[in-house]
Amino acid sequence: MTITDDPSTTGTSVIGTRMLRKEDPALLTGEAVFTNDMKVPGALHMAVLRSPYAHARIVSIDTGEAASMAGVHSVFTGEQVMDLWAAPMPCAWPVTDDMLNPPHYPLAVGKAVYVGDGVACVLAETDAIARDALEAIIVEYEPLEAVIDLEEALSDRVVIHEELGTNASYTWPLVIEENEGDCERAMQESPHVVKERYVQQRLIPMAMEPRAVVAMPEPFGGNMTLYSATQVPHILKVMTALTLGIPEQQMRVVCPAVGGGFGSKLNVYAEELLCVALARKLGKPVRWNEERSENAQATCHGRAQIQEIELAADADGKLTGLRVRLIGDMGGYLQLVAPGVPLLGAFLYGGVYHLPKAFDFSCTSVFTNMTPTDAYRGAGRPEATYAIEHAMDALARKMGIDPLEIRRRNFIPTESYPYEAYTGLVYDSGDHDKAARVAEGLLDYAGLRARQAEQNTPDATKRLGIGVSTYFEMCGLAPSRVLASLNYSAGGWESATVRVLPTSKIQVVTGTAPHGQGHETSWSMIAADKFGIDPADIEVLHSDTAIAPLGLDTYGSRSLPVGGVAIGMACDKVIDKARQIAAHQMEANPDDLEFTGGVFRIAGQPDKEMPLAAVAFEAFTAHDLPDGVEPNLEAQVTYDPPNFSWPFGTHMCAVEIDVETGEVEVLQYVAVDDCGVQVNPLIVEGQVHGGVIQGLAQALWEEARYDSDGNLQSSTLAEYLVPAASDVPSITTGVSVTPSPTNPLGVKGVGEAGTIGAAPCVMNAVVDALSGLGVTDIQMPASPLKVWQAIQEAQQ
Ligand code: MCN
Repeated sequence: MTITDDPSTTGTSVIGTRMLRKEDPALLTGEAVFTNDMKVPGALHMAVLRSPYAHARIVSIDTGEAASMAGVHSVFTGEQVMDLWAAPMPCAWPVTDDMLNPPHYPLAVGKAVYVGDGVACVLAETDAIARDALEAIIVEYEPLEAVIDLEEALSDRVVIHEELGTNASYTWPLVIEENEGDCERAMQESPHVVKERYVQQRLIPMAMEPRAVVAMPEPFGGNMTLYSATQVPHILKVMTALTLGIPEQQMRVVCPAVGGGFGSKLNVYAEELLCVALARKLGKPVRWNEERSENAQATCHGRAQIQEIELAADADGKLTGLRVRLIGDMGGYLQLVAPGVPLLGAFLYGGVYHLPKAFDFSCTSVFTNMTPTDAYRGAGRPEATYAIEHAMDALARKMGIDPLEIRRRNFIPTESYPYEAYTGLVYDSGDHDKAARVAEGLLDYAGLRARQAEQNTPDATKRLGIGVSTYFEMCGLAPSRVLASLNYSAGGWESATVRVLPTSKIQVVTGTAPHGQGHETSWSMIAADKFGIDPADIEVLHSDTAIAPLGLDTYGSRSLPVGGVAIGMACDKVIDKARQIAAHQMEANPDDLEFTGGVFRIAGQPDKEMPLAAVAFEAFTAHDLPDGVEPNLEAQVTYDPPNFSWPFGTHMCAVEIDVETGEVEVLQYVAVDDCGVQVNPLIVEGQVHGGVIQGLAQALWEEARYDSDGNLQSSTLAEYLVPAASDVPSITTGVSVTPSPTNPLGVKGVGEAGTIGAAPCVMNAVVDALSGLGVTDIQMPASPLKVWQAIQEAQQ
């Protein structure tokens, strides 16, 4: 259900409409081709032997029996493929100059550092034969003590990568130089200080489609096409070329349909590199597909942080200082952008609040004997939001102020935008009171508080809890210069090419790489709006580096605020060129032409007109173009945004907790996510629904659990509790539209917003329900057992 208090989501005709997604018929009828659906005659199937130990020396590997099995083509150990790598696997975010990064190769050599670390691979005629042959490989391991606990890892009692001498990879502080000391002073002098410790449990992204790879060498000439279920074809192409020493122009990466990623497919994975390297070596196609349990172990995990947050406030509850100490769990190795994940959060600990520059942040990231972590929907920003929002509730409880009221007292006032935040970054626009008012109305906050006062008697068996969370998100990644200042190795621009074909149909070529976000629909809508034509007449080409050679892909809710904006700009460029051609044909001054509904007209002479189709054909035949104007209607734009995109919002929910069983039921959920102008409100709602459910799942159900030996105990969907539709409440989305002034479309990203708001909202409601019983906090996920135990402990 959507209720809007603001019908002005758009001023134009196509943008803002709830167009059904173009991509859905192929997905719903099974016509969409995923990587693993591809028929590749003669391909060798790869299977990877994974370490059963979290930390072990590899003493010897005997591949003889496996290699001799019928249908097996070849078997390789890590050592046997070392000569295929020009460089170790990439980490593109060396956050500090002295960050420690052990060499990481697609197959482990000498030592395995997590359960699932690849140690050998088999190539065979079928997937089943390859997997059977894995069992015939004999590996002698010398098991070592596994390091699972983050704080224990920091003690260096057991060092995982001995050559580094420590498990700490880097420490990254963020203190504003001229304000050094202000935070400590605020902690000493403020009348109210809360100090909290939160554990962001490890999560497994669990995209519906596990990873899959096909590497196809051309018979001669050395060209290679890598098909992969990835969300970053362009990054993958560059990194594969560099890691394998392949001339970049010989590498092409294609993503067929991709069934979700949630950040986990923003990586350069061992299996992609192995398939390409072995296909190249053998001159045959090599393919690999991941099984579900393998996905749980071998695809990057997310979150996995311990946060200590201290929040200081004056007598009115206004924030005076904030200190954060963070430990980030990198797992066994540093993956592509993993070191940067805690940094992204550093800029959001202040939430939507006016925080003086009394801020002190420091994060230390450590290696452990678990699956490597990396970006997962929100990447650092949900964790930061959780910490500030959960601590705000702790502060409100301590001071006896209503949680919504304490937030209101601290909101950055709307009139202060653009607003320079405590970190020096500038937030583009915001109206926090409005988002809160819409949410408050939809939830009936006051009514629920009254009901709560009646219901939560000391002997009540079902207790009502109300949760509030607000958030700012830094997305639309982003200005290349700012990324440079954070030591990120790439830029943040995006590319778009728009061409009008001779018959006036339009092609949009984008560097974004959708994997569930509906880009074909949204990008068609942006172009349709510009050209005044039917979105059905627009074709969107993407996810193939031969067709869309320039791009930086899809992550960080960047595709619309960077890629979509680039498309709008490229359309404008094409229209400018068309205007010149039309003016020449109509013997008019280009400045006198109006362009509406796909037709050029001379201002004041409505009978003189030239439709875009006629201009496109003139541009194609090139028989009579103005001097200096090139044939064809085509333009390319590479857009590097001047700022991040800063969506914000308020989420509220009501939960009921059964005191006897500890079960939490979410009764009502309201999400008001302000992402500026909405290109397609239907897609926005879908993004928010999916995001909220992922946040809710972190709060209540999901956790990658390891035993003390480093064995993943939740590697199947029976143990890792991804919610089904029947587990989640109906979500009410309310609308608030505060356009971004930094881009011409006025848009902000929305792909991660729901996830960011949801976990603190639900956990605030859980603690709110139980605080009357003396419960002060529960770590996520708030399982029935943990909730029940917290109630028992509080009552002792
Ligand atoms: N949109 C809009 N109006 C806005 C904002 C967004 O209409 N003001 C639309 C866009 O046009 C686009 C979609 O919403 O169709 C998402 O846009 P955007 O916020 O730019 O995010 P991205 O397309 O860059 O997607 C990345 C983001 C991230 S980081 C994760 S993680 C994530 C997510 O999107 N993973 C997803 N959403 C997902 N959705 C699906 N189905 N599967 C995933 O793996």
